[in-house]
Amino acid sequence: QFLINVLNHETFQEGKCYTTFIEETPELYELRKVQDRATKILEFIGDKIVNPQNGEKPYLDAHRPPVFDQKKTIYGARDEFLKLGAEAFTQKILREDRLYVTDTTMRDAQQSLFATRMRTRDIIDAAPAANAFLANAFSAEAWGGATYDTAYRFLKESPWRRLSTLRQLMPNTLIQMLIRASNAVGYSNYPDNVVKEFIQVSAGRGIDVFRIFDSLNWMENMKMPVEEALKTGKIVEGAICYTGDISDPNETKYTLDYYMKKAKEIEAMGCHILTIKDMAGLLKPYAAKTLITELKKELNIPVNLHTHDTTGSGVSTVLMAAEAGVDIADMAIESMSSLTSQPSMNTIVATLKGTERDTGLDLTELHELSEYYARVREVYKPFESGMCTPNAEIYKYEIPGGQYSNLLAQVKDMGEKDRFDDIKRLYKEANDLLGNIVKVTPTSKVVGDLAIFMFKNNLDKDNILTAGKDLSYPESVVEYFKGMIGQPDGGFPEEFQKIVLKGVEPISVRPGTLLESVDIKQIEAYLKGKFDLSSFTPLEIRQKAVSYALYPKVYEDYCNHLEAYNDVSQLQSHVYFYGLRPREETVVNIGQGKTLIIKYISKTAANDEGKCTLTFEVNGAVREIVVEDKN
Ligand code: 3PY
Ligand code: ZN
Repeated sequence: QFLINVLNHETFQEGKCYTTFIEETPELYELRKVQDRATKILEFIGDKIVNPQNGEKPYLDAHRPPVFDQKKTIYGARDEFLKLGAEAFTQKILREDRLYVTDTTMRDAQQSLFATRMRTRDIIDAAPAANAFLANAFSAEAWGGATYDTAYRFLKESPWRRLSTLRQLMPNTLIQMLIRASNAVGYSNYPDNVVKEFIQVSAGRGIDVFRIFDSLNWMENMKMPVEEALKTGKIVEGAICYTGDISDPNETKYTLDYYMKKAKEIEAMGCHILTIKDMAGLLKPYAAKTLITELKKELNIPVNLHTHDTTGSGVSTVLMAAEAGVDIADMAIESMSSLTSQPSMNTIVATLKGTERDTGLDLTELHELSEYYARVREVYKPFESGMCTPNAEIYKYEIPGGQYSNLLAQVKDMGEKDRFDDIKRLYKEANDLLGNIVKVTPTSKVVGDLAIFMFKNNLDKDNILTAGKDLSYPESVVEYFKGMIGQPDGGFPEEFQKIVLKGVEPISVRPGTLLESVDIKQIEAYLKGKFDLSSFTPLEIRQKAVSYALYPKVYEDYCNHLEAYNDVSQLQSHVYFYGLRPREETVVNIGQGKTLIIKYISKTAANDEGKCTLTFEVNGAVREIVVEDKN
């Protein structure tokens, strides 16, 4: 190709080139770089065509971003926050009648409905309209939770780029993230300095609201991240995970008193907002009324309700909470709501229209956004959980929405689909064996891992202390009993703890006090030595080091993928997941103003070495590439 560039160059063709022609003609190299980038992209698309992973490509409606009035002046919650600061702004919310809305569509809704696969492209196409339509809302939850590792792992894109792009496109909207206290956006406790760096860089890159929870509601684990987030000057929400049922007269652990005590501790930590985080949809409407009424009596900070619609009562729960005076509630745009996701924003907004708690949001605008997400959602069909009705048995099993589908998939992979009822029963038993704990990432994984382990080893709550005495338990269960996730209320069940730990001494202090600091500067130096980072700012390099500190392997795999296939985040989502059909065309921006129009023509059958030759047209010129048929 380089030779062709030389031969085609007009200087060469006019016979005017001297021996220094190649050195003095940098565009020859530029052209080569473009060709290299094009080849990498073709190889990526070719692999999706030859080795499909997501089933048959669906026929999709044309991708059209939501329409909105681009000339309208917007004054949103972020403008008010920037004017007043975190404390005065959140205290102002407390005095208002309006029910403030947090739109979870960009984070929790897609996490809970289709395994966090929504790509940045689809999110940012909604962002300018969302920024306009959410002017009267509180925030858009758009980052954190599982979006962070999934972006690197499955989407091969940078979560940080998503954040900074959203920051630019949503200047008037508060961007909110979910952080799992000392587990940050991971599945185990990190050293304090990693969590602190992560919070600081996230604030620097665009987060306005930090929602912080601990997976055991252990306040000791919340303090450090809350303090660090407060230092950034951003809004800090402290969340308590809702478990059990305060309306059950037999409930002895997760009672109203339990929540009131934790809520006061969160207020005393200096959080600007308290969130009740009901990740499995267990908070029944009348229980919500009781809980919110009591919280509103006792607290001087706004109360926010986060629930899921898994059990089918989401809208009613939010309405009861609104009646009881909740200040902010989480909802998802209609086409991305319900079931394992949040209750429908459109329904709640319509219901409260004209009442004292009117949200100030416009139904026609929300409908436009909903239609957009409905079109986008079609691409993600293979990742949907398959749940199509509410499921009130979740009240009994307390399995969080996202985990329910995960567990089902695991059981199917084991070839035991018909035994799912047994697994659910064991999930409940495992929860009791672990001490009747809060179940949310990562403690929900501990319970799920133990349930599967019990299933595979023919164990149940009655025989595990004898038949399971000499077995080695899953790593997550061992770490839990060691105290490496934190301390559960009521302590660890000692007899089972001894069986699992086999002589290892558990800790009783905060794990972060024992974990050795990670040298972020050293990671920066390592990454600079390994990858070309010369075009990045110091904050961007720090952010890369934080990614490596959180997920070393996942992050390096992502960097290697970037080198092998170029930046695939620029591909349209249907091309990213399914490749192209014969004669189908796609347009890809490969950076620095260069655009490729790629048309897939045909492919040969695999040869003796298992390789196919694929023919494309790229900007009108025929290109062939060879792809291994891995089937
Ligand atoms: C997460 O940790 O990602 C959650 O959404 C917990 O509910
Ligand atoms: Zn949630």
